Amino acid sequence: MMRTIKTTCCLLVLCLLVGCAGSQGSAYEKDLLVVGFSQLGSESDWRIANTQSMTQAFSEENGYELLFDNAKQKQENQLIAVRNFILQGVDIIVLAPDAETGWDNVLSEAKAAGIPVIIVDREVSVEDESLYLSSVGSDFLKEGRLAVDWLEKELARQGRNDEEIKILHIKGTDGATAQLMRTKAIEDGVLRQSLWTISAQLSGDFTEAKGYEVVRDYLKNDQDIDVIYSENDNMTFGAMRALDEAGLSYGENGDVIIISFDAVREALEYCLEGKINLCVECNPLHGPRVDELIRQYESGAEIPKQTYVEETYFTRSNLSLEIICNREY
Ligand code: GYE
Repeated sequence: MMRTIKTTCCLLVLCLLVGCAGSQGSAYEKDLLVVGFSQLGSESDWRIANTQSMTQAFSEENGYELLFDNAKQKQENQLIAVRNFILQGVDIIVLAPDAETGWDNVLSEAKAAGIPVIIVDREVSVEDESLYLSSVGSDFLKEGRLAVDWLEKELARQGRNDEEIKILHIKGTDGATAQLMRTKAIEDGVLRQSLWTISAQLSGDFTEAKGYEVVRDYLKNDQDIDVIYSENDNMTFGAMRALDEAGLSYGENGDVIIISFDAVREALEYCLEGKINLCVECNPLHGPRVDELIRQYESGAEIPKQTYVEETYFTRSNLSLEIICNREY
């Protein structure tokens, strides 16, 4: 009995203490919306720009308290982060998922706790779509098709329609929407074009280090490459280094045509120099978009289930220093 009273007293003191600490400007008192954002990693320039856009949008001045978690490209870390957000009772969860699958359970838990979830950048593939409120990101299949259409036209322009074309394909993180759809586009292209072959599909995990490593190792056995189709800029930078070391030329005046995705500033600089032939744009500035969706949701308005961002592509001919300087990422 004594013990119970003692415990109760301790708890009371603890609660008062926590209460006091919390009262120095808790999110509740400041009327802030608490957002838990599970970011999948920091693997690329694109991702850094995305994190910056998101953290800027979820500032206190904008009415948010942000709980941020970087999962370091491990889905199990994201599952832990989302469960922590649920435990902490955040108002809303924003998830930038690593891979598409494996989310059903944790999203059901969020739903059961009454916490809405917004998916950003890549998509989730779940049986029950009511497990998330809305999804905003890029149409990765469209990006890939843009690249393939450009390649068809470029080869025609070079008068190489009757040539066999060997494509080295560097894939992003397996199972990520950006990988699945960009891969689908080039595989579809190869099915359509009887003279195209994919010599190899290497996994570069969207990082420069891995992109370099896999291409360097590949070039030890095969240097007969017409095209490199690289699913993001950082892997492209790694591939370019490997090509340099092997003494292979690439770009507008070189032997290997380089196609890259994201169009971050450094890639555009290479494109203007003629070292990358095509940069397909992928826009990472999702912060304001997610902010807008949350505001609409809070006001009780209908919000779209899926939103795709408008994107374009760059070659040396439609690029200028001015475009690069005015670029936000
Ligand atoms: O292309 C790549 C990043 O999911 C769109 O992930 C994103 C991709 C982007 O690591 O650079």
